[in-house]
Amino acid sequence: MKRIILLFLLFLFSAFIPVSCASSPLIPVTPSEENVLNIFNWSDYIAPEVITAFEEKYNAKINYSTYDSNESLFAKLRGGNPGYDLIVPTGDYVEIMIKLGMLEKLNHDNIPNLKNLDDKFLDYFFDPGNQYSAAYQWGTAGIGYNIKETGGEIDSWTALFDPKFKNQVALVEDLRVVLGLVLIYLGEDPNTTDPAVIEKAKDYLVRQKEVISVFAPDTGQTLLEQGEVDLAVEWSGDIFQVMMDNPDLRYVIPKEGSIVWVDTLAIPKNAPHKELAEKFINFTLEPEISAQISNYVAYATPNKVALEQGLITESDRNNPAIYPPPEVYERLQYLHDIGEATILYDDAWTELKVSLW
Ligand code: N2P
Repeated sequence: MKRIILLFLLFLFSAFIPVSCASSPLIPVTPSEENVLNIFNWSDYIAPEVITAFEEKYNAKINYSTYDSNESLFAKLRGGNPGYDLIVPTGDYVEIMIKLGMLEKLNHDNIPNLKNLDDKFLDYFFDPGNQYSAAYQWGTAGIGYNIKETGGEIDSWTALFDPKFKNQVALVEDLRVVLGLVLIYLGEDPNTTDPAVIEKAKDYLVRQKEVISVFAPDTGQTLLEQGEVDLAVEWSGDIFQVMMDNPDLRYVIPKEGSIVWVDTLAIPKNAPHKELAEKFINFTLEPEISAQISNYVAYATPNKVALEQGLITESDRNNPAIYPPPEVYERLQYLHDIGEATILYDDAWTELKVSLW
């Protein structure tokens, strides 16, 4: 009953969240359009030239639409695939979608470029044998900030909870990541299934709620760039993209550690153009194309050959916040599917939002 009341309150509350949903609608295609590929990707997550280069090479038409979180992607597909051929779930969501039978098995004969991936990204924990997914980009969650407003460098999650930033913090609209980083900050496991520990993280955030300005669905970087907030918990590359135009912006992986993730290319069940989707996966795994994407979006490439051939810009390759050195990497943690405990995180998130109402 408590859960139903919370969900109802959240439904009312969400109407007042001041940031609109970034996902855009899929343009429907008829099954007769054979050389059409319906891609559903995160916003700001591809070099546009890659789309046109694929269309030219394969005489294909790409319908490209975007979403703002794994949760939005999951919600779109849970009731059945409305016609997408290719999606970009993060590792923990690949685990979930495999378990629920929501992904097609990849035909590796059509994806010989899988061999270009670094060994680390082959046979990863979320998809043993790469049966359903191929790594696309990887990165971290951290703090983007405006150094003019903070008055100095930041190196700790503590900054987020400083009362001087009252109403100045955007939190990425990703409940596992935000609760996960609070758990890391509190010295706990971000994959805990212990209700008391999850409650502790939620209570901590509720006590610090004065600083929260908004939950930003993949848009924290824009709010930061526009001066709407001083700090944004965001995905690494999204912050680097806006840093290119504003020298006052910074990105840090806090010293306590953070969440690291791998996003993948996968084919949802009943995709109308599976083979063309596999060709696209293979295309993005070509070293030049993979580098073109990473150099544009400022995330890290999992493509070993692209790195070895020096195709990644020098500045990105040497940036420790994009390719963290071992001493930073060892403090990063992956999120895993935590099964039935998911509902505990959902409830904690709902309670946090209701507390802000
Ligand atoms: C792209 C964000 C992708 C990173 N805007 C989240 N896994």
